[in-house]
Amino acid sequence: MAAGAYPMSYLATAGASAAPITRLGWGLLTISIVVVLMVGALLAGALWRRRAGVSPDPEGRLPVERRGPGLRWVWVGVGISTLALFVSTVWTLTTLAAVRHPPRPPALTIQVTGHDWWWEARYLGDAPGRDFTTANELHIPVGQPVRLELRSADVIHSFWIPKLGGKTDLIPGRTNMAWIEADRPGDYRGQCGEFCGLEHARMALQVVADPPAAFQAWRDRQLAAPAPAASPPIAAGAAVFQARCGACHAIRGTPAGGLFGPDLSHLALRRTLAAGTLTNDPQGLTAWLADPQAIKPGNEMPRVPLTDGDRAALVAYLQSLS
Ligand code: HEC
Ligand SMILES: [Cu+2]
Repeated sequence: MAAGAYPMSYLATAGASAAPITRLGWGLLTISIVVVLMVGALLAGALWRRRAGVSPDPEGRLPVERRGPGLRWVWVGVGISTLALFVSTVWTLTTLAAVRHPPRPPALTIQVTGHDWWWEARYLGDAPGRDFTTANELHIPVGQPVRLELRSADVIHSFWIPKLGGKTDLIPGRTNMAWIEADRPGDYRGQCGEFCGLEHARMALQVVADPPAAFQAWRDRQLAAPAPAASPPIAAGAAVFQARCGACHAIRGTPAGGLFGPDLSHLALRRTLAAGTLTNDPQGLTAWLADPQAIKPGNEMPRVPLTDGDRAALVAYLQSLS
């Protein structure tokens, strides 16, 4: 099954955190199909079998008879069901135990916080001072387990990357642990797995698995300060941003330090906007800034009144944040 055609399919998965669950899923499906076929065949056989001629007594009642192999079928059936259920239970419990902890020490830890309706991701540093925050797109190194600390800023959300493992809830006031591992480079789409309000359906998450060297380069890039404004529109956009957007959004290396909305440092490296809602290109940015409420109704970014010139300058500035 092509990963591109079915990005959310959990029937073919790609990593050690998902493999035991996928095997279990196919196994239980196979057992269920065999059981349905057996029950169907027995039922059909029973319907087609000719009944031995039993004659009712004078009052029309059929005699109760425990002759023949009838009762044995019941015992055999109970035996097979017990065995199938026992195998399923043991297999489920061993799978749960197998995916509880990563097989090797995790390469890094990401603190993921669910917000109505986007994902905040804080990468804990590989050295002091190397922490950073990003949003809606996680990069991970291929072939290495990554530890996730899952929290919520508001209501219950659920972290779910179908190709990389099962769901883990993000619950207000607690930290849940999970881990993911991708064994092939590529994009893995995720989605909030627990209804969390109006825009729950537009709360997607992208995981990009890079070869380790590319991941390291991405991480170093995230830590770099933004390039100085290369043209007058970019400089104008930066000024508008500080004045109109910096209270909600942070851009590392600038005075903008708002924590209410997604961190926009290196926004231009991200593929989508507003948790998978729009493509991150000049058209998408312009449409988002023109009216975020028309695109994702009810989301927590208000429509900020801007002149066309200011909006174009903001788009140029945001596009320069690579
Ligand atoms: C009141 C706080 C607030 C203000 C002011 C605000 N935003 Fe936002 N912004 C948000 C929130 C919250 C989101 C997340 C919306 C969602 O996806 O549900 C967001 C999302 C975004 C995104 C998409 C980010 C991503 O990771 O996909 C961009 C780009 C953006 N805002 C730019 C701006 C710009 C430019 C301004 C100034 C004109 C601005 N915002 C003003 C709160 C704000
Ligand atoms: Cu949700």
